[in-house]
Amino acid sequence: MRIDVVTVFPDYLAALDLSLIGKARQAGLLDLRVHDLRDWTTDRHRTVDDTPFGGGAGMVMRPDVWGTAIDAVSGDPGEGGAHLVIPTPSGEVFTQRHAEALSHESHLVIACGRYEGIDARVAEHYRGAGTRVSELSIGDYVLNGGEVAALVMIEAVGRLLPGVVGNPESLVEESHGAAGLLEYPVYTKPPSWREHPVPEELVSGHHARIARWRRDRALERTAARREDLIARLEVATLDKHDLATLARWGWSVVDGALRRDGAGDDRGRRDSSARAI
Ligand code: JET
Repeated sequence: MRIDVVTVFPDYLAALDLSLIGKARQAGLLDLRVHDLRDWTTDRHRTVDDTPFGGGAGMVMRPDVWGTAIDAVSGDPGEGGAHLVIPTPSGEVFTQRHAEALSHESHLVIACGRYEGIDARVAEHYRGAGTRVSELSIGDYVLNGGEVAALVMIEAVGRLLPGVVGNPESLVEESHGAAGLLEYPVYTKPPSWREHPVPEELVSGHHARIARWRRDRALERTAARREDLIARLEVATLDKHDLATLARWGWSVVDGALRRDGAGDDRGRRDSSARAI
């Protein structure tokens, strides 16, 4: 896969020389190129922004500079063309599903905005020209620019590329987790640390008991922290024991879907500050 990142702060992406992604680059699995947007300016001051039409605070990034830059790094549109990714707090929320879809692309161009954002005609123009354009948010908070969001997306996508993660088993286990639950807690040696023993189920050597314990902890964690994920679970994928565990957290099946019972009350809901989950 090739990824071109365009930014006014190319040094921000230096972290991509390190660790797993750095190794993937050295191994030739990932062709990652970071560009300075100012290389495509034409004025003496290398200007990339201007004041917003309609007024208001801050500056907006100029479409002409961005257009020249994106055209230069996107390659031949005849060869399928690059997929343009724009990190923005106004985008769809980036999830593992987006990471998987992007990992099947051959060329990504990531445009990192700053200030109040990039002139909206840039995304509009490339969409109109048949380029796939994804405006993606890494969460509901505001950053000073798209660089950190680009790092997040490159790491999430990069580790899915064939050969990048040493043990593909860890990806398989994760996609089980992608059954829509948070991961269960994990433990290693020593078996007791500062009076905290490892749960006895995990040292029992009894495979079915371990699997059941992990499933229950995943269900409980998800119920305590992510009601949105529980509400989206496919009821057909849950067994009797799962439903009993969820019932203790106030969830029951109504018309084939999971519902939290007791409108507004806290029945069955454990407080995470009162009990480890
Ligand atoms: C972000 C991403 O803050 C985030 O992204 C960076 C950012 C900051 C300011 C402007 C901006 O413009 C992008 C744009 O796109 C069309 O104009 C991007 C927060 N969560 N995820």
